[in-house]
This record gives sequence, C-alpha cells and structure tokens, in this order.
Amino acid sequence: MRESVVATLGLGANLGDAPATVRAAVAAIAALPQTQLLRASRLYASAPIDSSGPDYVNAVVQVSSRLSAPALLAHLQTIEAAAGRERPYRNAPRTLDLDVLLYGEARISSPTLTVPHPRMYQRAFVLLPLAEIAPASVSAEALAAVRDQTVKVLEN
Ligand code: A4P
Ligand code: MG
Repeated sequence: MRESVVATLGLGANLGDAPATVRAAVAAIAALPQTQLLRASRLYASAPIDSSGPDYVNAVVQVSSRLSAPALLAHLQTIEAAAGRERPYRNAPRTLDLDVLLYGEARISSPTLTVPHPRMYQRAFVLLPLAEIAPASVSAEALAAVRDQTVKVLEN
C-alpha cells in the first residue's frame, strides 16, 4: 500500500459567499478518501493579485493522504467543479480555486501539475496561512519578501 504523504493545499475564492465556500471546501477535503485533515488555517482576506473582482478569501490546509499527487489534484478539481468553478480566462475571478502547494518533499513537473506551486513564495495570501499552521516551513526571509502585500485575518 502507498505510504501516506503530508500535502499542503491552498484554497481561494472571490465570487459568491467566499467564506462559506472555503469552509465547505475544507470539509470536503477532510472527507476525501484515504485522506486525513491535519491542520487548517483561519480564513484570510486580501486584494486580488494578478486577478480581478472582489477581495479573495484564502486558507491553507495540511492533509495526510495516501492518494498520489495527480489523484489528489483530480479530487480537488471535482470539489472546485461542485462549487461552480468556471474558467472563462486565466486568473479570472472564481468561486473556488484549490491548489496543491506541496506534496511531501516531491518536485513534480508535468503538463498538468507543478509542485511546489511555482508562485506560492510570491504570495502573502499563501505564506501567512501556511506560517500559521506550519511555522517551520516558512522562513523569516520568505515572509519578508511578501511583506508589502496586505492580508487580513477574516475570523478567529
Ligand atoms: N496545475 C499545475 N500545477 C498545479 C498545482 N500545483 N495545483 C494546473 C493545482 N493546479 C495545478 O489551474 C490551471 C491548471 O493548473 C490546472 O488545470 C492544473 O492542471 P486553474 O485552477 O484552472 O487556473 P488558475 O487558478 O487561474 O491558475 P493557477 O495557476 O491556480 O493560478 P494562481 O497562480 O494560483 O493564481 N489573489 C488573491 N488575493 N488570492 C488568490 O487566491 N489566486 C490567483 C490564482 C490569482 N490571484 C489571487 C489568488
Ligand atoms: Mg488553481
């Protein structure tokens, strides 16, 4: 049987009831087969970066999963679709975006999956919630690099 791997997932939404959608997505991730939710960050709000529309709601979770990285991504895309995700153009506002940020120590470069997520270290809306749930995985230098981006905790 496949070993379980700690995967770090990014959640984002800026259309519809974004906080409710992100909370429901955390519950859907926790219910995935062969997967346990380890930690979930609080919800964070930030202005769109390279995107448009209302402020985003973001969160980061860690799971322990026996799913392969492509299988995990496929499940995340099913959850996105169930939330009404449409893709009219790149970086369009969205009801729900689920990204695989990290998959254990794996480095993956396939046409459909790049891990670590290539833009995660440019984004405070990823690094702040990640630092909340896994402080050792985000260096002070990484946080300093995104300190100009305003990200607010949405709830306690
Ligand atoms: N794909 C490749 N690698 C991955 C990965 N590690 N995780 C492929 C998830 N998907 C991955 O994704 C396009 C394709 O990327 C997928 O089919 C998958 O095979 P998508 O979700 O359809 O498109 P997208 O979300 O527009 O692209 P992406 O790359 O997720 O966008 P970004 O760069 O993550 O930017 N501002 C704020 N404040 N908060 C946000 O959450 N999000 C974005 C999205 C932009 N600005 C934002 C936020
Ligand atoms: Mg995405």
